[in-house]
Amino acid sequence: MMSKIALVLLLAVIGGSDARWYLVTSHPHVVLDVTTDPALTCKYTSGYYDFSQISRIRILKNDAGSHWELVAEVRDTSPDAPTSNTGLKVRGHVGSEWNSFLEISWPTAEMNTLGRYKCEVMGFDSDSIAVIRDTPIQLMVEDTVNATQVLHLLLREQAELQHEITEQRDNCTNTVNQLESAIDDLENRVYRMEASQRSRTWPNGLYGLLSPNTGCPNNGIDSWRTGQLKMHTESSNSTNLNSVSTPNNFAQPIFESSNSDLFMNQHFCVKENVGIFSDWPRGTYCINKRDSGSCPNGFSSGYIRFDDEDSDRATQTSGNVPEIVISGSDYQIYYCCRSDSAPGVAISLPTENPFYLYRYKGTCQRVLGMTVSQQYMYFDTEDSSNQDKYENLIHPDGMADHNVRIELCYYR
Ligand SMILES: [Ca+2]
Ligand SMILES: [Ca+2]
Ligand SMILES: [Ca+2]
Repeated sequence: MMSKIALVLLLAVIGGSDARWYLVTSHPHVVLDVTTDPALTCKYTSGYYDFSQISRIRILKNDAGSHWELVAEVRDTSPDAPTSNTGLKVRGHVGSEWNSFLEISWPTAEMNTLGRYKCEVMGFDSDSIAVIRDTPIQLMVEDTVNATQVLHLLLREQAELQHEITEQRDNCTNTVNQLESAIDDLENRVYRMEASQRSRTWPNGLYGLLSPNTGCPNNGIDSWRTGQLKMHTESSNSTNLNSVSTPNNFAQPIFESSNSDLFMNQHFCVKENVGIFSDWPRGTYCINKRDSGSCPNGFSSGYIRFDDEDSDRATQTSGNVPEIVISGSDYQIYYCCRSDSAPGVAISLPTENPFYLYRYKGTCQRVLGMTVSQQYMYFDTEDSSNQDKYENLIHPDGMADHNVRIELCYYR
């Protein structure tokens, strides 16, 4: 009884279902340009077998009217080589009913994807009678609701990107601000360091200074070479009047003798580096002129002629000395002098070490931060037919007439 009812139900299921082949879609609704790999597969589903042999499976499309257009097919002549008229991706197989199928797919849903599709299966039944089965129509429909959601997603993504761009721009602005601040700090440090170095550095140019007994100014920035002029003074007369002020700070030794020759020394510092900061300041003072060169900016040059001892020419220079020229039986020492600001108006020069300037036009130049004292050197030059002289007014204060006196300003 029970098995009889079951058989009736089974027959009812088979009899009530003509369609055993279906065209199945992977996506009931597609979103154009968004849904990927939408596919339609024509295949046997379940139930009673119609075909003992399948010869062809075709997928057809109906855009409008009653005309069905061939989209793809697979035949038993090439059971594993399905073809597509429209260049779609196609897979398929023709064999027994349960493993035969035909499938078309698109990389992304496009306008061409949309439409009405059906599948047509052709073959023979067990009595070798030709059978054709059409599947129900399958629609590929655009999903407008999902399109709106996707649009929202895209808009949200756009907003997030815009936010990120703004953040990055802010970060960039912060970085630029930080760099600008760092540059400002650096500029301030350079400015302070430059100001510090400027105040410690000797003025630009090449020149000489008379050396004090503490040596050449040692600031760690400028470089100096040293030398001396050992002048042979009056040695043939019974008296020699060589002298220097007391106290003084001249580099030693000042006086020397050799047999009956009497000498008086001038020790010099000769600057080796041109410098990069300031020119000599306006004022009223002299310095020594460099050898075979010109005076620094703002100075004029002149010389003092010393008539050294004629009887035994023993004057000599050693090391690096300023411009000292032999002229006949005399020596000319060259100077650079200026008088373009009153000597009482203090000038700025490095104050780390003592130094000498030559007095010019009667008063020692004032220097900021330094105490100044006047000192002199007195050379007893040749007594006989003396040729001491100045070329013009451009020379340190003193005298040049049978003996030479040079007025100096010592700063400490
Ligand atoms: Ca002489
Ligand atoms: Ca003499
Ligand atoms: Ca003399």
